[in-house]
Amino acid sequence: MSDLHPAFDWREVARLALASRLLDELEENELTPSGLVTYQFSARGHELGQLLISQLLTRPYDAASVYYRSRPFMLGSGFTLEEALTADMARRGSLSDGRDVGVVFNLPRRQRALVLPNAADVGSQYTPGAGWAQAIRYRQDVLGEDVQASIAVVFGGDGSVASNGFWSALTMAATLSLPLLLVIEDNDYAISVTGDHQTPGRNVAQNLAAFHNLQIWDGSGTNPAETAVLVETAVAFVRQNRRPGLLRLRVPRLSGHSSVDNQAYKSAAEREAEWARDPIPALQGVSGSRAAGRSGLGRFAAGGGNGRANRPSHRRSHAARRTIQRNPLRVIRTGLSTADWRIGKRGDCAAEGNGRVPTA
Ligand SMILES: Cc1ncc(C[n+]2csc(CCOP(=O)(O)OP(=O)(O)O)c2C)c(N)n1
Ligand SMILES: [Mg+2]
Repeated sequence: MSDLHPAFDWREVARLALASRLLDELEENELTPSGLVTYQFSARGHELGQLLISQLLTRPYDAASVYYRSRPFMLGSGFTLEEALTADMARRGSLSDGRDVGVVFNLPRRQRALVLPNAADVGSQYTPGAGWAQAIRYRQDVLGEDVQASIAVVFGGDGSVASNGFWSALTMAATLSLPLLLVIEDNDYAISVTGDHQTPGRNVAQNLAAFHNLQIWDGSGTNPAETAVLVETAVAFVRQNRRPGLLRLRVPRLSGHSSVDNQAYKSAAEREAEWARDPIPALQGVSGSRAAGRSGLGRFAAGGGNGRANRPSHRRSHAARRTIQRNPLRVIRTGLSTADWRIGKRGDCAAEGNGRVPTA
């Protein structure tokens, strides 16, 4: 791949996509079946666009409002692997100190976007994001401050566009001309309900084409070259023009909606087609590219690793499982340092029959 977009640090994108996938893998195969994580949400398939956007949110008032499938974006915004695991395992030291589901996020600013506290109700993330964008406009227009072209970004799924929060935020943003980017990660499912039931014609970007004062982009969320251009164009447009936009990224949801969903409602052919759009192999290609090689990512392409951490739980020894349960962070770090890309094999998820039944 020679067409890597220069606006992004691709080495970091590849590394954090792999980290996110290893986290999902570990939770699905080990921590949830053993009861150490009670409610797991996988971001498998959604990683690429989120990570790219996270890298562009570097202005002083840039902020994001996220949802439960936003962990790759969180990792790109400075959320650590330790925090991800302590949050998921309901331990002290996580941002909610163990009081919330691990993927209900917030994050004080760490060089990149500040992440507003989110909640678990679908659609509730939109109006806080619009409110932040309105506050930026107030500082800019009323207080006369230099806001350095800061913006707000809200992430949501295709099902969430049927919520009142989405339409309220859209109306605020377009009538008040707010620097707000709405990013819709369209995986064509809201739990088991297909997109045609959430959105007439299945495509909210198409339906909003006539919406006044809203710029729209629509395309792949899994093809590194295409997604990078979409993301860079959308963020730059909202920054420069100080008005709203909507970016629809098409992604596959490769795991069940949550750890108790075995996706029995998807046909084998459909799941096969979804796996064909997995962004992880594409990022492995990035890691082997000339540009990435220059930045030292060449070793990521080498594969390697003993693959032990990624074996389905029932094939591991009791001792190996104990080790993983005692120190899951080490398993992720080992996967990262050996650049073990042999992950994400279908059928590995506990709820999808890897041999172990979730205990919670
Ligand atoms: C207000 C509200 N209604 C219903 C739910 C149950 N629920 C949780 S996630 C979800 C589907 C959301 O789908 P989508 O927005 O497409 O996001 P995805 O999970 O596909 O990324 C639903 C209906 C909820 N959490 N909150
Ligand atoms: Mg969806």
